[in-house]
Amino acid sequence: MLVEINIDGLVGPSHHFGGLGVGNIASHEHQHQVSHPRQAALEGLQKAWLLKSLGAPQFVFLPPSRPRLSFLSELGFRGTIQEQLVAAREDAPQALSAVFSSAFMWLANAATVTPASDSIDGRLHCTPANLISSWHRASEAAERAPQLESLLARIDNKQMHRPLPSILPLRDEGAANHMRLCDPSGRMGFNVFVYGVDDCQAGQQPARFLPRHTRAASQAIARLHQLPSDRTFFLRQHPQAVGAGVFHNDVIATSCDHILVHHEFAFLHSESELRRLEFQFEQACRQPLMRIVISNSQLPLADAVRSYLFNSQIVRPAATTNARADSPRYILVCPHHCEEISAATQLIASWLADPHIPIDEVRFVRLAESMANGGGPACLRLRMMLESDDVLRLSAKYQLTAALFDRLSAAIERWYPKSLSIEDLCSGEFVSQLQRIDAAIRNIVA
Ligand code: SUG
Repeated sequence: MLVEINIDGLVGPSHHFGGLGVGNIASHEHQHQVSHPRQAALEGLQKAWLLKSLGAPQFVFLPPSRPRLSFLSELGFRGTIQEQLVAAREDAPQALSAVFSSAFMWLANAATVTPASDSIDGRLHCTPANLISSWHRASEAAERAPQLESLLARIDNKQMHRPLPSILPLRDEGAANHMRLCDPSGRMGFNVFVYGVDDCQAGQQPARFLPRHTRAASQAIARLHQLPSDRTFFLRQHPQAVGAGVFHNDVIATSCDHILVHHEFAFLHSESELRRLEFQFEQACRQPLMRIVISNSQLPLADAVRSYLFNSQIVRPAATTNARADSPRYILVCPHHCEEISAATQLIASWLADPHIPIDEVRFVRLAESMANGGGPACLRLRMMLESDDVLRLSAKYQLTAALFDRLSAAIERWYPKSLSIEDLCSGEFVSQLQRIDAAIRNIVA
């Protein structure tokens, strides 16, 4: 039996609203508003703890160190730290924001991971995402790769890959654009890759936003991970959705086990590929894929983006409360914005009332700070399907225990700034404060 584990990224103390998320409307709308790092980190940690309390194995990665001052010297800024920061604020605010970015918190973008049972060579494969579309995220691959290596160090049959080469035709945003469907045992896996554009934008209609993920990148990952073609699928994001602010597939579609939920405008010209998926799935798993298509009249695209309903986590609670393993039941962990948007509330109520949909309960989580930067519950986690024996081999230092939860919560309360403005980022004193926080947080897990 395979088990789904979640790894969440702890929010960093310099969490702010840089406005840098490409095609990400929430990020654009909140640009340079005052942020609340303490609240952001507590909200994220509490969400991870909720998942843990539902019985899902839960892990946490600490924030990479900030500020990343070398980025400024690479761009030609000179002088004291303070002088460089002030000059960057004036000449290149994107660079200033990138130096302090906490976007690593959205761990769904950290990598694509496929379990050993999916690949021809029988190994678990992991490719950190290069995230080269934006100013502030390309450094994350090098920062997260060692943590992923260390988490998985005791699993033998695995292959860690390097991020794809940093060229525009190979833009990769990781698991946010990857869905894995499977039978209840988890062993029969179908990998669905979702991309925005073939490789470059050349020859295609100019888009409102740069599509962040290419088909060429998805194909390279499928090849690297040795996924068989009859269980691998490539779907193109609908340009109308990208234009409406769907910068990742997990803003418009979600999946868990045999359940696939997507908006009618999630994919372009993909019906035949989806039929092939349904056919192959039923043949191999001896049960139908449960495909739930949400029409635009049920949930207009704009409401899908405002509510982040599709960014909910569909959680299969622990085996003890889920005895019938052949027909599992699920809990939906939704962003609290869904409670405020009636089309989303009505949809959730209709799922709970429908005897054919195995979702029994909904939990709303408050993630105001992450949502203001375009990140919901599912964005904050990277999930992996692992053999239950392998779950026990994961490095214990990343496991979210009650003790770690308490220690991290106390450190966040004590050290993280309550609020932060863009001007605060230009201060040498804030740089020293971040260094002290970094040391204190690292001390907890050492
Ligand atoms: O890449 N926001 C992130 C949100 C990522 C959400 N992840 C998933 N959908 N899986 C992004 O756009 C905003 C940061 C800023 O503007 O300061 C940002 O990077």
